[in-house]
Amino acid sequence: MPPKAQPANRRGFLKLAGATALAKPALARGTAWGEVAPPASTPGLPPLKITDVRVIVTCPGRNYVLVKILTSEPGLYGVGDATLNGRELAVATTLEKHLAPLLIGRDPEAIEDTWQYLYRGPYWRGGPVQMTALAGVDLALWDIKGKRAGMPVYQLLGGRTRQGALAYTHASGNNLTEVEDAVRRAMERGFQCVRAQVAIPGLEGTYGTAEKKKSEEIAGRVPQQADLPHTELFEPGPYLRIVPKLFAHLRATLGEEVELLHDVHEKLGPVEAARLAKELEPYHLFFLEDPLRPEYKESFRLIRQHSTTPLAMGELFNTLWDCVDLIKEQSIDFIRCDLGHIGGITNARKVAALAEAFQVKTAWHGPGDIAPATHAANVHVDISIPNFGIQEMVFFPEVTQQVLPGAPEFKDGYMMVSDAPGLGTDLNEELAKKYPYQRAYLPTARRRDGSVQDW
Ligand code: EZ4
Ligand code: CO
Repeated sequence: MPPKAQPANRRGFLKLAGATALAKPALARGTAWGEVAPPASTPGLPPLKITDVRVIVTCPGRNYVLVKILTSEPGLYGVGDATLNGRELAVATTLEKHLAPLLIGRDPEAIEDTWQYLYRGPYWRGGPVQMTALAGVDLALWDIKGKRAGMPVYQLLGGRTRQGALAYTHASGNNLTEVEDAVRRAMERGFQCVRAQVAIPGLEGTYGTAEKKKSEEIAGRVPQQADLPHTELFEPGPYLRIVPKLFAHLRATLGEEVELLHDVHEKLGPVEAARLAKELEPYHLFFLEDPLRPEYKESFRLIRQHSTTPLAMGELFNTLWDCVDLIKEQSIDFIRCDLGHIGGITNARKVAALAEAFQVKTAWHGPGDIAPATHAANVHVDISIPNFGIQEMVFFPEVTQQVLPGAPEFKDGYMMVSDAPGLGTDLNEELAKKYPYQRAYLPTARRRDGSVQDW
């Protein structure tokens, strides 16, 4: 029998509060909130809820995974990119089966809280699959926040620190003059900074040079082989002999003005990387990229002891904590995480702030196998932080631009984002259906003796 109406006393109130708290998966004691209360987060606007999370896998030229988050405000949605080349379906499943149920009903404005909840909540934290899924959600939420505020994301991050993001493109070839020609074409197109890769004599398909197409057609467009991975050959000896010759040739023919970069793609051991950095010193690289495998951060000290070639690292990192040691020891000059693989803008802005404190600049990964939303996120961060270094970029093919419009634009050597509210990118869901997922893998690599080598 219900108790007779009693004068509202403190005991009665506490009981009631306790009962309400128990109804939620909430705290055992202390405050009764349990989680961030859905606030009227923007004064004058009604509270907002996530109503649907759609995961779209599409292949307009190559595979991409998109996350579309819909809200209780009619027409207000955000689009994020959750593409992990070669493991797309693992990320899509994580999003669909594990994250979407946690997101429905949440306040999309509470980005940091949602990030913490999805990162620390599952107990099993980190790794490329989960951090790519998290990036997809994070980008969609920043997109929503910007649209709701009527501001481009760079405004939410503190406003402009620069007009555009200094960009670099890729040039490659099967021999020194082919690479030289490719660099010249990039310079004619307006690039002041160019990454140069050359095939290793006697070995099939060196990283960055593998396709029999013009360099600019594959610039930033990572090869994706249908069905099963194709195997490339690598040997450190011939590689270490050809690369200094390439840069000697480029400086001799192109002069000192153009900024040159080179990607080792985590292929070398410590003393090999130190030798390469030392031998490249006379050619004044803008940076030497990813010289070592991500597991061996302490080996950067050896490279540092032997050369003043600027070093960049990070596209295989998955969290802020992967970056801490290299940054605090000042073992690198550029941190080049992939926003799409470290949980999006929320984590990247912390990486950038940490780097700022140690005189390290940013050089976010910008290849063709992350969608325009991540490229836009890169540039929103680039133009709103003080310690931006350089931005890797790619020209998306027409078909990709139709399905995923709004990629940042290249202008006179710089990347520009639009002033549209949010990230400025979108997804054409109807058109995406015309390009269903196709199984594809990144290439793998082996040594001449048949043993496994990092690609
Ligand atoms: O090989 O994104 O600097 N860019 C790169 C890329 C990576 C691909 C891997 O999926 O190293 O081309
Ligand atoms: Co790279």
